[in-house]
Amino acid sequence: MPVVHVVVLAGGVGGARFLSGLRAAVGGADRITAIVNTGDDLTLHGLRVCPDLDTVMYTLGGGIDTERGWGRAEETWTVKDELAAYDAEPAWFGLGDRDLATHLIRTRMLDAGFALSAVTEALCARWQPGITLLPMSDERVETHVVVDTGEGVRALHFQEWWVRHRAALTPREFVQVGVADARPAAGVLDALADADTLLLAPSNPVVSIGTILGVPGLREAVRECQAPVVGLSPIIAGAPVRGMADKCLPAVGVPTSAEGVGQHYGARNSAGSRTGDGVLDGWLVHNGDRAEIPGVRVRAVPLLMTDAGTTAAMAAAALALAEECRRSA
Ligand code: FO1
Repeated sequence: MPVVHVVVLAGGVGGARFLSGLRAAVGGADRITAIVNTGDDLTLHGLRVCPDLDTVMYTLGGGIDTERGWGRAEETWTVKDELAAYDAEPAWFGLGDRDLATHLIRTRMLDAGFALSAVTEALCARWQPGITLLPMSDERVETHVVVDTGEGVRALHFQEWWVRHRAALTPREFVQVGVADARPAAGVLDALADADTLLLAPSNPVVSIGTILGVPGLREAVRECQAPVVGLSPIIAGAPVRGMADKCLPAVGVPTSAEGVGQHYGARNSAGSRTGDGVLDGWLVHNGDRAEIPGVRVRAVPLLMTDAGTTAAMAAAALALAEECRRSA
């Protein structure tokens, strides 16, 4: 089997779990490149925090707190408590003591003029995730959520909506601030052009996969790549396994179903695709779910990432569906 280069569009916790299963499912010589959402990023106490990049890096590097799914294992919160003692806002987003070192290094390197892709590579030199981690863009793109707080319509940073308000405020719209001036990060277009297989991880279709595909030039690069494109549904039996995809999908008019999300991503090659900018050749849904997407091969397999074995099995199923798509291309 020739060395295979699998490229994955991924968000945070779900994407990180999927990538660890994919790493187990591919051969030792095969390469994986993850193109990771940076719309969740924020600047806090003067530090640049990249939750999805860090979650993937810590998960694959063995430093993640598996219970929370984000942040470091064996974490302590002394600095957070000291900041609270000073009434330093915002207090609703916790930065652990170990995690802070990552943000200090990142901020120092960004301030010195390094691109986020170079910073990520430097941080990964320590963590050795076993895959290549690329931010979707080296420019700042921040997801803001337009909500009606009761005292009027406001835009909140995604993290304030998600962490402070637990997504309880109904989103009217998601806005990616800065996306118009953003470009795919260094290495992203090369990875897409070099990919043998392209996967859309079971991440949030709106604020993770949607944000990545919204970077100018990225959707087109996915549509033009030679590799088969296979997505995995983050919705099982009408609900997200974790996270808040069900809170996001209505804001973009998409039903919270495996079929709804698959149709939203759209067929890459199909006269039937309404918008003509679809990206999928194949779509994996969970056993028992179904999806009719003209021009897209749909297969039902277990999609619950309950442990390393089931996650590796679903990654292998995605690769197998990609082979089916490749043969029939
Ligand atoms: N999530 C929370 O619910 N509360 C937090 O205080 C929090 C802090 C935090 C710090 C660093 C980091 O990388 C992630 C953090 N998260 C926290 C999770 C974060 O909101 C999510 O990982 C993603 O942004 C959503 O996918």
